[in-house]
Amino acid sequence: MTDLSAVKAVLRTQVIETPSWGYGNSGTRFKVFAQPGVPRDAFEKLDDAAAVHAFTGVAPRVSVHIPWDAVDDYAALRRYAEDRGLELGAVNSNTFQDDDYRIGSVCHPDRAVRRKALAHLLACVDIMDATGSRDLKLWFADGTNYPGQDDITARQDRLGEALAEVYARLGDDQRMVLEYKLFEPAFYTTDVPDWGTSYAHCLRLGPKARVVVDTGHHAPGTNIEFIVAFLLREDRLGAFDFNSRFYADDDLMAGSADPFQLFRILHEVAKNDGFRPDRQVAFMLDQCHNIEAKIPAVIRSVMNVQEATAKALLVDLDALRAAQLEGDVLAANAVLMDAYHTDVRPLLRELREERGLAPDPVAAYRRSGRQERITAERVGGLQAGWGA
Ligand code: PSV
Ligand code: MN
Repeated sequence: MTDLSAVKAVLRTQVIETPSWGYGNSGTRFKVFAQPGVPRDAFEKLDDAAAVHAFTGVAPRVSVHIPWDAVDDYAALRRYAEDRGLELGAVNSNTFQDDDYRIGSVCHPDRAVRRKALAHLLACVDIMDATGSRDLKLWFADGTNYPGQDDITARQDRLGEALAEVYARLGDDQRMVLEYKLFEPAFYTTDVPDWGTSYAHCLRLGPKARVVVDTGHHAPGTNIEFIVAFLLREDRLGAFDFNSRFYADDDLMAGSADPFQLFRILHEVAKNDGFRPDRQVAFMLDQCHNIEAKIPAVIRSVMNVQEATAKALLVDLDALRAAQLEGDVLAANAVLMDAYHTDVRPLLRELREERGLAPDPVAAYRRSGRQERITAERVGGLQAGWGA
């Protein structure tokens, strides 16, 4: 029997980090649809994140993206967050939106471009010093489009050099988390295309370097939970970027296309003690809400991660192990499916009420009138979105 009080204890301490860019305008390569009431700067994005936290109780941390959230005074941004019960989470670097980066950033053949990209990464660590962020999140759009375009090996060397310089700059309590992505924007080679490449670089760098698993960054059919189990075993799982996909890097609401996959991933986290705070796994969302209302979409995503977590924690691990050791394939599978099919919504409603929150956060947000208020207030100025 699973100990329900232990399940509740983990759910009470769970933190889901939301992305600042999830609150801003975004779109596909075809069109960015503007929405009324969208934040005009990094401070208003924090206001929206604070609303998500106020209604869910589990989202007190926000990832920022530089330069999209660039401000003059990062200590002031930190105070603004703290005044709203938030803390600033991962600092995401951006070496993909400058003309100089057309054929690469830290892997570019031209040393001057590589130095420019490196300077940005080091500046992001300066920002972490001011914001109190623990993690520098690195995702590189670097790669090539055509066979022969550049030397795959030389590009790995350049990448390794840049990463080593950034690693040397990290403070004792800071980490770098290196994200991989199969393809896009590069279509032939990508310089960090998979978890193995990220892991190999992290191993060379040292214990403060860990892998980020973005659930949208794999080939269709990839067994993501295997990757998660492996990285946890090696103590190199730094963070998740949760989002959902049907085809490629769709960045849809976590758990929407395949809630069973999210459950399977979180089962590996639960089984390998990945929810223990000392394992230091960051549970972040990395999503864009292009056609749906943004704040309720982030709330829904947070709830989806919570639901999958609750189900994963309900797996009767003793019964599972007994069935596995007996080689009882059907019984082992049934243990997992029993947990997956449990309706955990009453449990989560109870935990919210314990915190003094409304049991249905999306409905409560809609009733609150906040959306109408920000729509009326946020007029004038430029809406923040990609590149803003
Ligand atoms: C890249 O597709 C990515 O997943 C990285 O996490 C970035 O930080 C994020 O999207 C936003 O560009
Ligand atoms: Mn990501």
